[in-house]
Amino acid sequence: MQVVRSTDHRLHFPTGELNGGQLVRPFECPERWDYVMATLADHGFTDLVDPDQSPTGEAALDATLAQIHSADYLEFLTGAWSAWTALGRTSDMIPTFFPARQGADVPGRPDHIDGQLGWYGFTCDTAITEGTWSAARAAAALALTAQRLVSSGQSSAFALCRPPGHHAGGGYFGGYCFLNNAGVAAQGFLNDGADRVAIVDVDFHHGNGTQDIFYGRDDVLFVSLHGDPVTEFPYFHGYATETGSGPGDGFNANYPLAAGTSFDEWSAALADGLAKVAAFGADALVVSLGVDTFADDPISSFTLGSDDFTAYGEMLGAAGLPTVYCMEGGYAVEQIGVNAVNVLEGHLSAS
Ligand code: 7XA
Ligand code: ZN
Repeated sequence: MQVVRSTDHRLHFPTGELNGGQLVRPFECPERWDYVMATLADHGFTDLVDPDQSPTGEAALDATLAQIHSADYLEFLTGAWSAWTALGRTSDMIPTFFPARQGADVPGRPDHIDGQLGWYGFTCDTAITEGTWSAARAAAALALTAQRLVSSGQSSAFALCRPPGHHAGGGYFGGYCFLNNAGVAAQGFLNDGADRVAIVDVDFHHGNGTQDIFYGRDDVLFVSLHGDPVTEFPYFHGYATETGSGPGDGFNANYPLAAGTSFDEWSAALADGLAKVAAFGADALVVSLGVDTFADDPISSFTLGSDDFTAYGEMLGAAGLPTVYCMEGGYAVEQIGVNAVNVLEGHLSAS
């Protein structure tokens, strides 16, 4: 399996994250990438690929981003740091002001950057820094490059994305995410000729951004297994009653699971989700690979052990589909590598 990666992820590392009322060192930190890379090397994943950042590649990325994110949101991300520093500010950008209910009774996007931060951001855990836009673009480029490898004949590829992407919606950021990398890969498959693409999100947290992007569409099936939003981030989405809208009705499947969920319970939900993928007749699969389902993850509450990641990688590989893996969460930093690589090895052993 080829691995697409870039050191540009280091351009994004905010100094703080507001968590439980305290400004703490971000859980989503650059060392996560280092541990995954080291474990990949130890396990013989040595076929490393750079993202396509040629003018053609950048143009393809822009075109794909425009299909899944709104133009005004992309424009905001592009210019946010300049607007911030124009005010003489040098600290990280953290949203502080929010519409009481997103979009309700609000005449439109404010002009001031503080208002725009709350317009486009939905959390205070996700700061924008000078290098965030470049890092987020590079992560999205990884996903698109991985998809193109697979559309060109590789059976699978792994995009080691950082920052992650599955909380980034059509017009918003949060939960450490800015651009929806899995959405880029799915849209890329469609652009390269696939009729139907499935996204299976195995991160501990609901992929509310991915759901948002594809909610009204019937060409992308979104399946997400996650902590029940009654008690877990992102709280406001991820309920089983969210099944899609309009032409997308029936193409969104959420599996909210209780704190303490075991691998037996979790894998039963995955089997059910994969049966939906098979019934959908997907031509390609994108996996939002968060490994924060691990028992020792500091911000999650499932109980998977490292061997369980191999077992569910086998289930994903047995789907027999051209597959792109996009890295999402996972904050037990010293185990993130082995857990992610176990999934990839499981996949390869079964496909
Ligand atoms: O998959 N998403 C994540 O792993 C990010 C969750 C952010 C939770 C907020 C913690 N302060
Ligand atoms: Zn997560």
